[in-house]
Amino acid sequence: MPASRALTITPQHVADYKRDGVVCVRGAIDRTWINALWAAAQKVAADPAAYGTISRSQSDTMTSVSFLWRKPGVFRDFIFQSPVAEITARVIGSQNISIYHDHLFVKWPESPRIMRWHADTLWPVDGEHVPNTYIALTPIDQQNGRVEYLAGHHKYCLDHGIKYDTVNMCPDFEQRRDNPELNFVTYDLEPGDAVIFHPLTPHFSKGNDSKDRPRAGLATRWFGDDVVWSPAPDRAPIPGVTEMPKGQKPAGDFFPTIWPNVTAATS
Ligand SMILES: O=C(O)CCC(=O)C(=O)O
Repeated sequence: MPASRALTITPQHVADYKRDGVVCVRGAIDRTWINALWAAAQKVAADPAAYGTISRSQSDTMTSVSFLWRKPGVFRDFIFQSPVAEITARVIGSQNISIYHDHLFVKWPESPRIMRWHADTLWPVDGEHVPNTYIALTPIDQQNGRVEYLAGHHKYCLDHGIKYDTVNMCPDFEQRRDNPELNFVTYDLEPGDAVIFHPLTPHFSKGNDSKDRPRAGLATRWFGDDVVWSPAPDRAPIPGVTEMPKGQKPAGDFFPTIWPNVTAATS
């Protein structure tokens, strides 16, 4: 399947990500991949435990399954063979990128499931190179529950030393919709569009109000150059990873480096 779309990334994408902590890359992923992923996602929805780890947010109207990349199949092939790793690395300005987590979110028609405002800061690491590259597997729009982001908030968090966790929780920005200083951004997405966002960028999605259109997104989560291990009681464990000294760079089978692909380059 197609391996290189990384030239899609322009200096403007890089600048937008730096300024806003979120950027949309149109047509990032080829339709051949998307068709395969969406077909595989429907199999996951029918039998989630066979393919990954069922998340706490799973419900009868929302499929919410993680760590699909760890098992052989389309999701793993996508991570290792598609341009998603290189695209992510180029946008965030990292020389290397490792996968650690993925998360399939399908809101089925008429799903009332809301993903409340949160940031992806619960992982046991320090560093800024912890992006989420969220890929649309179906058309996504206002009606079927597109994700919204608070642009620029990562800078506010960095300036004030804020890292949301289970004690210092991300505010419910639904209560602050009228605040003109907050820059809410969102994107209608076509299958294959990707939104890359910073771990300190709060995000939210409402339910799917469509009667007949599922809304599917695949979140892929990555560690880049500046990431070091930093366990704490309120941070989310990564299954299978037991001990690692604080300050160490995550490495090994649970954090394979996907880009640059040294194996391909030397073979
Ligand atoms: O797909 C959604 O509605 C939620 C996405 C999300 O929270 C995430 O990617 O972290």
